[in-house]
Amino acid sequence: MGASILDGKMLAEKVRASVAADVKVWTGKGNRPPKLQVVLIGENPASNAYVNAKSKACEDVGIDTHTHTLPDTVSEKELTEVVSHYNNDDATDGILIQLPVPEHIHPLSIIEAIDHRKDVDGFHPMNVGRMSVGQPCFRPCTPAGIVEMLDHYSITTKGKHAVVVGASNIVGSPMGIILSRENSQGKATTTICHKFTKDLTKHTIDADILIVAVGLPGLITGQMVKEGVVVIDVGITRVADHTTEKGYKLTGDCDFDSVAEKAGWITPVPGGVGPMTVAMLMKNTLLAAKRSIYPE
Ligand code: BQF
Repeated sequence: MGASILDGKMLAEKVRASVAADVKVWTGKGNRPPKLQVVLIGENPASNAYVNAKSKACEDVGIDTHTHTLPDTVSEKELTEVVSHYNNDDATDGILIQLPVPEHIHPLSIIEAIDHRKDVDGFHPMNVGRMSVGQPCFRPCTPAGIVEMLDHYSITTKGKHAVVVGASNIVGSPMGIILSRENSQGKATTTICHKFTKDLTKHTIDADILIVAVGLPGLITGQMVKEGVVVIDVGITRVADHTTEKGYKLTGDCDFDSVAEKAGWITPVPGGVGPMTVAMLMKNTLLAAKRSIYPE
């Protein structure tokens, strides 16, 4: 009884080691190292932490990185000009705009300003569209990391009922697309639940694979899932905890103990999906440098 742990921290290290080896081969052939350009707006502590995690990951695998910081008063026009500059810069392979952006900036407008060939987050409509029709594209890092985890632990999706809770452009919606398409990572019957879903438990209780990406700690409890379910907890909320050095701890969307009692597999928070997201960003940045997705 009790779930086995899907160890994202361990698997992310494996993915990063493999990217590091590929980067060595790439530079060994006389190419310059891949370069990721991060654009960070304002001073959100969580965003700072995420950007630091990504910069450190780049250093680890031999990818060059630079962070362009802008004040949260930056206009959409100024931001677009910064993005244009990196679009036209041959030394930049990948461009990442750290989300969330300030209220007065439309995230989709600024994402659309990125050259889709440098969109290593996979959020540009060109990449979303190509993914939807099964063409080569940059896939968003979190869904790509989840697929990598399922694959590593030999958890198949074919014919399963996958239930995704949360319909964001970043996680839920692309996750639903990947799982429902007719490819090796899909073939699942997919249900997407969101804030307008009337009876959440009616759906979650039937899930063979349950992916939760909402940002509400404790949303999913043991009574809402069936025995043996594979649970992927994408939630990552800071809750005050004065027993820790930082004064907070990270918590997922699942009531871990009650869900783990019934689940077959479960991701921990932290150390589950989060590290995989960062590792897949490294993979996408190398693909961008190699022009693997969009050959000239
Ligand atoms: C871990 C993110 C919400 C909103 C914007 C490792 C990360 C997180 C957790 C990380 C995330 C979440 C990122 C752990 C990047 C994932 O050990 O559990 C790494 O850095 N993430 C982001 O850039 O923007 C977000 C979540």
